[in-house]
Amino acid sequence: MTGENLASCLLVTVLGLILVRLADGQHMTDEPCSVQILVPGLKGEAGEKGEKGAPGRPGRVGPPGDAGPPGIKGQKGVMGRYGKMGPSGFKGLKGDMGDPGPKGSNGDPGLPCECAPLRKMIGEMDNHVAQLTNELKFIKNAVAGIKETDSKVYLLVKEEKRYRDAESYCQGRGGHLAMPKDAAANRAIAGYIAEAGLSRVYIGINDLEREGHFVYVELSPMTTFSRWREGEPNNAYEDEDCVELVSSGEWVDVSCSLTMYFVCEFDRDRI
Ligand SMILES: [Ca+2]
Ligand SMILES: [Ca+2]
Repeated sequence: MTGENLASCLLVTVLGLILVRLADGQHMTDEPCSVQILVPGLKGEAGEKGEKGAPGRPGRVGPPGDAGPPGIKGQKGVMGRYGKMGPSGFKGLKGDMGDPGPKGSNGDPGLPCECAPLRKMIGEMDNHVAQLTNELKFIKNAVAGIKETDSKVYLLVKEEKRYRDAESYCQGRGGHLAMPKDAAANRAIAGYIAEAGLSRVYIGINDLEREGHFVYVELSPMTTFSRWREGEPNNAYEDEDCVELVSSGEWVDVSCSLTMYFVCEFDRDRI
């Protein structure tokens, strides 16, 4: 068969097939073609059911499912090992004082001695010390504050005493409480206490013997000189028989039981 025949044969075959389709399955032969055309027959009856086939391949992995309900909490585990020691802390506050300890045992007995003479000697030494202490205080006062005029030496004593004790103090050193008998002496004493920053001191004038009759503490009568503050002496509460001198130089009668600083006077020629 040549190529042309084959081509024409194929063409005829195809046309034949189309015709068969149109003629609903009739056989058709063609002379010049040796190719047998098989036309499918009518549909047979349904066969018997076959045996069960082998299982198919596993399907694709499905999407992840929802989270299930929470499970029951497990039991507490065993305690772990101790950690390393930390750094040392700040120093704490001082604690309270402890209870006193037990009383100690008695000491050995001392040697017997004749103590009475020693005690007496010690007592006498104490008296000397007290006397020397007083003298020393007096000297200190004298050195620290002494005022001189032509005829008198005045000493301001900065120890608060009642009138009679003050006069005793001055007498014990050979003098008296200061007795201003003229304006110059009064000015000197007033200036002295003003310099010391004081406002009042006892001076040696009183009416202890006879009310309203003032005398000097040495019992000499008052001269014509006086510097009573206006309204004084008034013997207030009928209890003012001693006299203070204030820094302005004026005199005021006051109670003798008051305690205050005072001024002693000494004669120059007797020192
Ligand atoms: Ca009086
Ligand atoms: Ca008075």
